[in-house]
Amino acid sequence: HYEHQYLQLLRDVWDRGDERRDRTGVGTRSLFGPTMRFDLADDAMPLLTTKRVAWKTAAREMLWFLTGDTNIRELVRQKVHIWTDWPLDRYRRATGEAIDRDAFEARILADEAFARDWGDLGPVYGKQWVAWDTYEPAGEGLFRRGAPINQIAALVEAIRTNPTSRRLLFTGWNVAELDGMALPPCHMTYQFHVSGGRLSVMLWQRSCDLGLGFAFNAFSAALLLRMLAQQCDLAPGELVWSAGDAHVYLNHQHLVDEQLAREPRGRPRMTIRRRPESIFDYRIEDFEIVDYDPHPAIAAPVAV
Ligand code: DHF
Ligand code: TMP
Repeated sequence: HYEHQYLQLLRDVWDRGDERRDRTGVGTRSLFGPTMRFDLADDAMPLLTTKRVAWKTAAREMLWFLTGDTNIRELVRQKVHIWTDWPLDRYRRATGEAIDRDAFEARILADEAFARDWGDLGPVYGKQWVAWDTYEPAGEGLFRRGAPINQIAALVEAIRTNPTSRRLLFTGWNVAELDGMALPPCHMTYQFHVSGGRLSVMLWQRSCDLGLGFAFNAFSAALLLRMLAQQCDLAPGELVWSAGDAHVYLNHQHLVDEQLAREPRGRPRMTIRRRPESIFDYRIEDFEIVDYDPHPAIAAPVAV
């Protein structure tokens, strides 16, 4: 079963990983440089079955990236809460106010100016993917803004017109803008490859929370691949996932124990119900997952 690779990595990191302090103060065990491969032929999706994964939440996040939005307001409106903790943390530190998460989200929804001031994550994924800023010299050492670059539109065009290219990639790692981001991109670079009519993707993730982030990152990368393949009239190939620092947080022991005690079951598949006009026109209702019968969800705290 495709999921055994993941379970094996979870076990390796927990048993043999270097135990260390990390930025969040929670502590992790960590190994460097693992790779996994998932075959996406026949509509297969790399959805974990040893716990229920909120795949619609991951899909909504991916669609939000593709709009270029970086404010959590739209996510919260769609009841997606996975990015709330970072703006909330910033707000609490800046104001000293002991506001809880629900109250913070309610205010983000109710108050547009508040959302503008406190709901933005900075120039993260969406901004870099579809509107990477450019500058051109304007004389006397000055620069003016050039036209922003839509890496995703350029990628679709490149896959269609130059499928043997070795430059089919996009990245969120805009070095000059890292300082302004709530978190520098974790799933940072995606490279594509066309062979035998199949489109494959390699995701380079610099940092991976195996207990929480991984399930989302693997699903989302496969989802994006499926959308791109559909737009370019190609069949889905492989997802090659590779990480720099792959870690398990020390407060996720219960999750590791529980997931390793469970057997993967079934092969979930995804169908896309229609063919939208462009890569930017997909809607959540377009995605259908079948044969997904996972073990129950496992709650685990997220390290901020
Ligand atoms: N920080 C850390 N420490 N780990 C992460 O995985 C992470 N991911 C981020 C931002 N910062 C991060 C963005 N993606 C969850 C999933 C993905 C995600 C952030 C959070 C999460 O909490 N998942 C839970 C609940 C899902 C739900 O809301 O239904 C899970 O059990 O999968
Ligand atoms: P870092 O910036 O110090 O590496 O912390 C980011 C944490 O978030 C780290 O545990 C990796 C995790 N993460 C994922 O695993 N996947 C994601 O998509 C995101 C945004 C974060």
